[in-house]
Amino acid sequence: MLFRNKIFKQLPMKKLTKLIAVAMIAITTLQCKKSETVVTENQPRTSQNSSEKENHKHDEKDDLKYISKEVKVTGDVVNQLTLTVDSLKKMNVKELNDMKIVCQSGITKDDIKTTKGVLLTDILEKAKIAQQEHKDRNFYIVARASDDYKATFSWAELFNSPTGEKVYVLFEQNGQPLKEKGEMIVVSLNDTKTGPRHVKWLKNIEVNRVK
Ligand SMILES: Nc1nc2c(c(=O)[nH]1)N[C@H]1C(S)=C(S)[C@@H](COP(=O)(O)O)O[C@H]1N2
Ligand SMILES: [Mo]
Repeated sequence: MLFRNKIFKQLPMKKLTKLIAVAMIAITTLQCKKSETVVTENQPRTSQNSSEKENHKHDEKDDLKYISKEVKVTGDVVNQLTLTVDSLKKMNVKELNDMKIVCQSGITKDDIKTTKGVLLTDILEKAKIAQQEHKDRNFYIVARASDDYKATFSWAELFNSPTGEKVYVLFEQNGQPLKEKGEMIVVSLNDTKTGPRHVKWLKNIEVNRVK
């Protein structure tokens, strides 16, 4: 009692309130840190998580090395195509706004005001997938880059689901050619995370019938 009285006498009320506030903030912060640690510990460290961070980092010199000026459409198609930025510009070009590229990890890698591109389904209709009959529709389409990064689509995703309505081959961002990212990019804007099926330095679109 005597001790408490002593403290009260030495510390004016204002200072005491401040002291208590600081102590409470410190305790809350410590608790937040603690729960954060628990969350990370509980998250499984899949190979996907770690390799996404480590394997797909290139320095800027590499970026220039990977630029591809042509995209070949090959495989089970009636007409093999060689696409360039100029040939895409002659097709049905769509302008898109506010494109966010979100990595599997949840980090927003890019947020682009305007982009221009052509629907992948328009390109595949031009190439004509070699369907033998009505029920022959088990195909998978691989968008492959010059660093061998790739994204895969199924025929049904592209031609019979909302995904296909937003898969584009892009060639322009904010009025500028893609340069170090391109010259063409495939992106699937209806995906939950847009990063994984965002293929820079696009080089090939391969159509394969499921065996
Ligand atoms: N060709 C190619 N495209 C790629 C990658 C890559 O390594 N090579 N990385 C992907 C990943 S993991 C993400 S999250 C997005 C955005 O990555 P960025 O910030 O490297 O553009 O692009 C994707 N497209
Ligand atoms: Mo990513």
